[in-house]
Amino acid sequence: MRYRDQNIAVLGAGLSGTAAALLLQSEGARVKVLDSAEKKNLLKSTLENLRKQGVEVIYGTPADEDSSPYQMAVLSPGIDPASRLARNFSSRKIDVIGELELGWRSCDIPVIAVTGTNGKTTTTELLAQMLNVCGQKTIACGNIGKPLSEVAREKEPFDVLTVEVSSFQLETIQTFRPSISLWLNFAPDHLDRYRSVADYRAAKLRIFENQTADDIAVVNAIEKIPGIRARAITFSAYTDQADFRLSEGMIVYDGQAVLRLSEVKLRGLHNIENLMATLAAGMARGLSFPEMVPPLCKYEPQPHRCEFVREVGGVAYINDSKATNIDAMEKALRAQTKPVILIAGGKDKGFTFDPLRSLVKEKVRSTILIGEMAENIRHSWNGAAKSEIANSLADAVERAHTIAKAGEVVLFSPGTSSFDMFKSYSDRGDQFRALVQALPK
Ligand code: UMA
Repeated sequence: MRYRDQNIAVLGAGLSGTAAALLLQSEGARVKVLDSAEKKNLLKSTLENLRKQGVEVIYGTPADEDSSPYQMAVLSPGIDPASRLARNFSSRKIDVIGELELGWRSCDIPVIAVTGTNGKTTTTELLAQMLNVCGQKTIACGNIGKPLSEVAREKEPFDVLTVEVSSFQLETIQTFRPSISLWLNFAPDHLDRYRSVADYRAAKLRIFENQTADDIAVVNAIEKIPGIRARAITFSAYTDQADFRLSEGMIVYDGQAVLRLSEVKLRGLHNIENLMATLAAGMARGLSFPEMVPPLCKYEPQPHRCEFVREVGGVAYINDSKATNIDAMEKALRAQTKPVILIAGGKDKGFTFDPLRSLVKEKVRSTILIGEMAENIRHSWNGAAKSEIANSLADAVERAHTIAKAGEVVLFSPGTSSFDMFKSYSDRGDQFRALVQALPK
């Protein structure tokens, strides 16, 4: 029992905190979960689950001010290390690690870690599905939803773990060392948490920190990544200077045609890169291309990623709620071939929408803006397209339905997070889909 009789605090009573607390408890620790939120804002089911298992939960101001002695604290990814709750531990020189690090320490299964600003979830799902079909038992976990600590506690005999890792999780690692790391792409994001784009990038780059020459790094060839010790496999849909590249509608490796793009259901250059990275990781796991290609061809695109919802009066409605930053919004806009009515906006994450101004001018006839960022986006795109502000998503869909003409597309690609108005991007996308389904013919 690795943590027998140690007093350990877990910060945050969400998915990660719950998983961390139960893992620690199963390894003999005396665990207390601390959460800054008031009780009414915490999930009742989570509280009951933790208490049923004998884990003490403290919330609100008493959590922020807790002064009990601890050997260690485990931080949930959504909690900023600079927050009052976290500083109460770091300032007392208590060792603070992240939930990802905790899960890693209790796993003796090799890890494939997937990071990037966009495409992490798709690639993690693609890879896990492909590995399982090819006989390598794995599970998609981490930032995708099931915390690594939960997988560690369940002790299922996987061959390898396929872990989506966010910058928030990487920020608090110490020994986390994936045997295969994937760096899909990088674009500005999360500037409500980081002081600068460089800080965000530095957090993500920690994915390579503990890798050695025995490990593999699958990296986007466009990226200039300094000082990787792992052996690199590169990919790119934009340059020929890469191990995996694009040629005449095929993914090519070392001069050998690997996958014909017309045979897969995923669309867009960004998805081609996700496929290349998946093939590279599979290759690093010893799989052959003929084994890997059939499951990749079967993969169905997931909801909320440029998902076609319905056509109403010749207008196509597309749900791209997963677009939580402007890079993802740009990809969705570039993929459109018809005039766009764009519904966008959400939480203020500290970045401006100025860089998309000329693309909006080219692709968008009218914008309908929602959420905290509505005024800000209107200002950024002033004169590029007509714009109006809606007071809810329902209002936005109704306005789009009123103005869209046959042959146009209503694209819901928010370009930022959902947390100002919704529980999550999937809640936001589900609501959009339901509103569109309810439109009269
Ligand atoms: N809290 C405090 N003090 C604070 C801030 C928050 O006590 O200062 C508490 C909140 O009251 C809440 C708890 O912390 O009860 C929430 O912790 P959390 O935000 O870490 O949420 P989890 O439920 O543990 O979910 C996390 C990830 N969330 C974030 O990184 C924000 C989930 O990623 C992940 O699926 C889950 O762990 C399992 O690994 C979501 C996400 O939005 C999908 N990720 C970001 C993204 O993809 O862009 C990084």
